[in-house]
Order: sequence, then structure tokens, then C-alpha cells
Amino acid sequence: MRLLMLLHGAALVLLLAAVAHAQQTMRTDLADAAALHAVFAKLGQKAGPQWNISGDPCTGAAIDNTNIDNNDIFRAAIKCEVCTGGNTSICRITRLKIYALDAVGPIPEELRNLTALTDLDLGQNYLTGPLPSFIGELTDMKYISSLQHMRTFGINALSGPVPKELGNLKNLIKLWASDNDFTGQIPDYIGSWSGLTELRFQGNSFQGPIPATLSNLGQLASLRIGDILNGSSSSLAFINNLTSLNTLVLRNCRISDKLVSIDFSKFTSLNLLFLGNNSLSGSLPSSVGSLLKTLDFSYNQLSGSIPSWAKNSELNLVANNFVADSSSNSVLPAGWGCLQRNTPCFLDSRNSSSFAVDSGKSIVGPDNSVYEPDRASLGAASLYVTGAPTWGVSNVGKFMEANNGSYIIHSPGQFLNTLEPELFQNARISPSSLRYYGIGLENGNYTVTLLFAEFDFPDTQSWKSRGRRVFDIYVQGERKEQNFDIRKAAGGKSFTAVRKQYTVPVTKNFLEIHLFWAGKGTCCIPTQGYYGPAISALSATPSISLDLK
Ligand SMILES: *[C@@H]1O[C@H](CO)[C@@H](O)[C@H](O)[C@H]1NC(C)=O
Ligand SMILES: *[C@@H]1O[C@H](CO)[C@@H](O)[C@H](O)[C@H]1NC(C)=O
Ligand SMILES: *[C@@H]1O[C@H](CO)[C@@H](O)[C@H](O)[C@H]1NC(C)=O
Ligand SMILES: *[C@@H]1O[C@H](CO)[C@@H](O)[C@H](O)[C@H]1NC(C)=O
Ligand SMILES: *[C@@H]1O[C@H](CO)[C@@H](O)[C@H](O)[C@H]1NC(C)=O
Ligand SMILES: *[C@@H]1O[C@H](CO)[C@@H](O)[C@H](O)[C@H]1NC(C)=O
Ligand SMILES: *[C@@H]1O[C@H](CO)[C@@H](O)[C@H](O)[C@H]1NC(C)=O
Ligand SMILES: *[C@@H]1O[C@H](CO)[C@@H](O)[C@H](O)[C@H]1NC(C)=O
Ligand SMILES: CC(=O)N[C@H]1CO[C@H](CO)[C@@H](O)[C@@H]1O
Repeated sequence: MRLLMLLHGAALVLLLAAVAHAQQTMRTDLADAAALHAVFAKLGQKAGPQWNISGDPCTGAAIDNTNIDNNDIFRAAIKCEVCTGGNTSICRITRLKIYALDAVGPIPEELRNLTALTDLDLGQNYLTGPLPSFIGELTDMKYISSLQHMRTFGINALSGPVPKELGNLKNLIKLWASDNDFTGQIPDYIGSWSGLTELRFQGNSFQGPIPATLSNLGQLASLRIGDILNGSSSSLAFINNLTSLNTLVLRNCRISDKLVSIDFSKFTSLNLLFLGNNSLSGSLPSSVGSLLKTLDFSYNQLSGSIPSWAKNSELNLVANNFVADSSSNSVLPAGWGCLQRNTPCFLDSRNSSSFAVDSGKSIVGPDNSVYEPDRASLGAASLYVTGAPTWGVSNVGKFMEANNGSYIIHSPGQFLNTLEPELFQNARISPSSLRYYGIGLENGNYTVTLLFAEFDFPDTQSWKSRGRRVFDIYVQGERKEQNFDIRKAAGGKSFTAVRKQYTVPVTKNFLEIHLFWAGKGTCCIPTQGYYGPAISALSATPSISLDLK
């Protein structure tokens, strides 16, 4: 009996192919087959009438060389170990993937019987409840003794502390568990997973400090922790030994330390370093590894001189305490000094009372306001400041898995709920943090209008419609929206304009609009590494006082 797993709509369908030998010994371990069936059933994967529990799952694509990664036809799939010993051998299920299939509910208890699992991918579903402690049992078992790639619990809603039993998974190589609601501290025992090469823990509700034991993870190539908003602060010391890193993201993690306490010249593989939104102080490192070309230190307390390596790098220093001088101006993008804390410039030449920006085009808006085009070519850690009326834009973030990631997207589609569809045809996107600045504004109260329309996630039944773009909106440092989802705000529709308006004070001739990705939303729709804020256009105008006294 040969079963071929295919995907039909969102439902899992098993097609029974022609059978040469009707009654043949079942190759799949019976307990595995039963557990698999139960897991699918519990996760609401409506197996059609074709589902044949007495059939043989370890056949066809499960054992041939079909690649089930990044393969839309195999969003629900298994792989079995290579079964040797002819037709009488028993195959164990080693990989289970139920990816982006609207699976709802807790992680099923029956998963515990799949004791030979090495690779589990339950990403992009709506799993809820705690991460069950029995996952830690899967190591003691007869065949392959551990969960090596426990990938993607991401984009679920698992909550509560990470269970201590997970500490048994000593052979773990990758753990991706972003965008859940895990609480408590990041467990110390992760420091004993000595083979770990990748750890992702963004967009959870962890408390500090980051465990110092992570310093033992000498094989770690990619570490991404973010959004630790509670608990005590962390030092940077634990990264000193992590010299295999090529990617280090510790963003918004309450790290309080001197940056010079780390010798970054030892990090010869490191090419991306994001330490924004922490409390780092002192000066920049005098030297860094030769591959390190993309660095974000925005929103810290750094000061001092700008080292010469900065010249050949993308370096974001927004909102620190640097003072621009002639030597640093020659190294950094024009206007960078105006984006330090307290913005000590443009104060004498202030003469603008409004500004409006569209992501791409020069457009006269409905109220005759002139939207200036934002066509700035921004990279992973860069900023752009333009002339009068003076405004700026800065971006932090790199579309990690998307080498061709673009920061302006375009759609010629028709947009509903607006008389000015042109304003929505381009959107600036950012994989992390996007800020617009009004510089040299007259002081007073301003009305800030932000325009959005989703167009990357079509409303059709396609799996792409499951994309969720989720970010936070800050204006003048105050959080105005948390977990803002453009399409949700438009009643669940793409190609529909959404307008958000806020009245805020400008007291230091400076206005900041900040779209911030706090690790939430889908990561990989429509393409890998695709997430973070998007905005079509924005404007700031003096708010009309209704005080007619
Ligand atoms: C899981 O294994 C236990 C113990 O062997 C057994 O009692 C239970 O029925 C199994 N569950 C499934 C769904 O196979
Ligand atoms: C299920 O599979 C078994 C053996 O693999 C076979 O004998 C049986 O006819 C199948 N049942 C259905 C409903 O196809
Ligand atoms: C194993 O099964 C295949 C078909 O499923 C058959 O062609 C082959 O002869 C069998 N081999 C043995 C050793 O029984
Ligand atoms: C770095 O590793 C060495 C030995 O491997 C160890 O002695 C030292 O304590 C580690 N440093 C940190 C900061 O963990
Ligand atoms: C932070 O901790 C405080 C005090 O323990 C608690 O009230 C608050 O809910 C926590 N906030 C988050 C985001 O966990
Ligand atoms: C506003 O200031 C800029 C210099 O920052 C100057 O070029 C421009 O002429 C000024 N405009 C007005 C209307 O004063
Ligand atoms: C990147 O390239 C892929 C494949 O060529 C394409 O499908 C995707 O739309 C591109 N992504 C962006 C953001 O341009
Ligand atoms: C700005 O608005 C606040 C609150 O609405 C008000 O108290 C304040 O007087 C206004 N400031 C100016 C300069 O109009
Ligand atoms: C925009 C943003 O994420 N701001 C955060 C920066 O870090 C501080 C301290 O952790 C947070 O309170 C802010 O919310």
C-alpha cells in the first residue's frame, strides 16, 4: 500500500495509489502510525475518507528523496528513517511537519509516542497552551535519541515558561521559537546544548537577564533574541566566547553594558550585529572583524569618536549621544548628527510647519498637501535626511533569509476606501524598525496621519492569504498601537486603505514616527524572511486648536 501525502486546500488528503501487493507487511512502526494519525486528528487536520490508518505512512515521499522543505505541496509531511533490511524492516517516523495549516489547539499529547523524531516543524499555526514537558522525554528513546532540529514553534501562541524537561534535548541543533508568548527566564540549561548552532527567541514575553550560560555555546552561528521587556538587565559578557557567530541580534533586550567590554575583532565570521534599543554606553569598538559590515547600535547611550571602520559599513547610530564633527561627517551619511538624542541642530533654521511623505511618488494629496517622494535607497542599517521641509527616514533590519529583500514594494492594484489610490501603490517596508523624522518643525501640537494598505497577502484562498504583518506604532516615543495589523484594521481585507491619526506635541522642533517590529506576525509569507512594518504615506500638520476663547 502506497500512500502519497498531498495537500488539497487546507486539508490533508491521502491518496491511495495503485497497490501492487495488496497485503504486504506494514513497514511503519505501528505505534508511530497510530500516534501520527492521532496528532493529525487532534490538530484538526481533517483527514479525508481516504485516510487509512492501517495503511503504511512510511512509503512514497516519506522515504524517497522528495524535498519537503519549502515545498508548498508538502506543508503536512513526514519523513521516515532510511529503512534497511528489505521489506521486513520497521521504519520510524523521524520528521514531522505540519506547517502553515491553520492547526489549532494545544500540542497533542500523542506526539510523545513519536519517539524517533529528530525534526519537528509545527510553525505558522495557531497552537496554544504551554510547551508540554513530555517533549523533553523524546530523548530517551530507542532509535534516534533526541530531537535534533526542533524548528519552528514560531508564529503560534504557545505560552507559559519553557519546561525544564526540555533541558534533556542535548543534541538540539536549531531551536526557532519566535512569536510565541513564552514567559519567565530563558532557561539556563540551553547553555548545555553544546551543538546548538541556531537559536531564535524573538517576540516572546521573556524576562531578563539573558542566561550567562549561553557563553558555552561555542558552535552558535546565529543568535537572535529580542523583546525582553521585563526582569533585570543583562550584560554582554556572555557573547565573548561566541566567536563562531555570523549573525547576532540582541535587540530590545535590556542589555546594560559598555560596548568596549567586547573585543569585536575576534568575531571573524560575524557579518551582522544588531544591538539596537538597549542601554549600551561608552564608545564604539576601535576595530571589528573584517566581515562585519552591517551594524545597528541605534537607541543606546553611546558616545565618543567614530572609528575608521565605519567608513566601509552600514552603521546605524540613530538616538545615541554622539556629536557630529567634520571627521565623523565625512564617514557617516549626511544629517546623521541631527538624529542623536536631543537633536541639537536645525534649531536656528526652523521654518517648516508640516511635511508629508509618500513611499515612492511625488503626489498632491486630497487636502492639497504635497507628498514628497521617499525614494531613499536604504539598506539594513541606514538613514536619509532631506532638505527643507526637513524630514528623515531611517531603517534598521535586514530581510534575513531573503537575499533580494527590497525595502520599497509596489502594487498597481485598485485600492478601496480612498480617493487617492496612488498614495497606496508603494509602501516602504522594514524587517525591523522604520522611523520617520520631522526636523526643524515649529513647536506646537501636530496631527500625524499614517496611511497603510496591505497588498502582499491576497484575500484569495491561497496560503499567501495567511500572511500576518504585525508591528507596533510609536509617535514621539509613545506607543500608540501594539500588535497593529494593517489588514485586520481594514476588516480583514487587503487593498483597502487604513488611516491612523494622532495628535502629538512637538516641543524640540522634532517629531519621530516609529514603526517597530516586536517579533510578531508571520516570518515567511510570501517569501522566507518576510516580516515587519509597512507604510504607504504619512503627513504631519499643525493641529487646529478648537479652543476659540
Ligand atoms: C502512546 O503510547 C502509549 C504507551 O505505549 C499507549 O498507551 C497509547 O495508546 C499510545 N497513543 C497513541 C495515540 O498511539
Ligand atoms: C487500508 O490499508 C490496508 C493495508 O495497507 C488495506 O488492506 C485496506 O484495504 C485499506 N483500506 C482502505 C479503506 O483502503
Ligand atoms: C519488496 O517489495 C517490493 C514491492 O513493494 C518488491 O518488488 C520486492 O520484491 C520486495 N522485496 C523483498 C525482498 O521482498
Ligand atoms: C569562555 O570559555 C572558556 C573556556 O572555554 C571559559 O574558561 C570562560 O569562562 C568562558 N568565558 C565566558 C565569558 O563564559
Ligand atoms: C513585568 O513585570 C511586572 C511586575 O512583575 C508585571 O506586572 C508586568 O505584567 C510584567 N510585564 C510583562 C510585559 O511581562
Ligand atoms: C527654510 O530653511 C532653509 C534652510 O534650512 C532655507 O533654504 C529655506 O530658504 C528656508 N525657507 C523659508 C521659507 O524661510
Ligand atoms: C525575491 O526573489 C524571489 C525569487 O526570485 C521572488 O519570488 C520574490 O518575490 C523576491 N522578493 C522580493 C522581496 O523581491
Ligand atoms: C496641545 O494640546 C494639549 C492637549 O490637548 C494642550 O493642553 C496644549 O495647550 C496644546 N498646546 C498648544 C501649543 O496648542
Ligand atoms: C520602540 C521600542 O521598542 N522601545 C523600547 C526600547 O527599550 C526600552 C527598554 O527596554 C523599552 O521600554 C521600549 O519600549
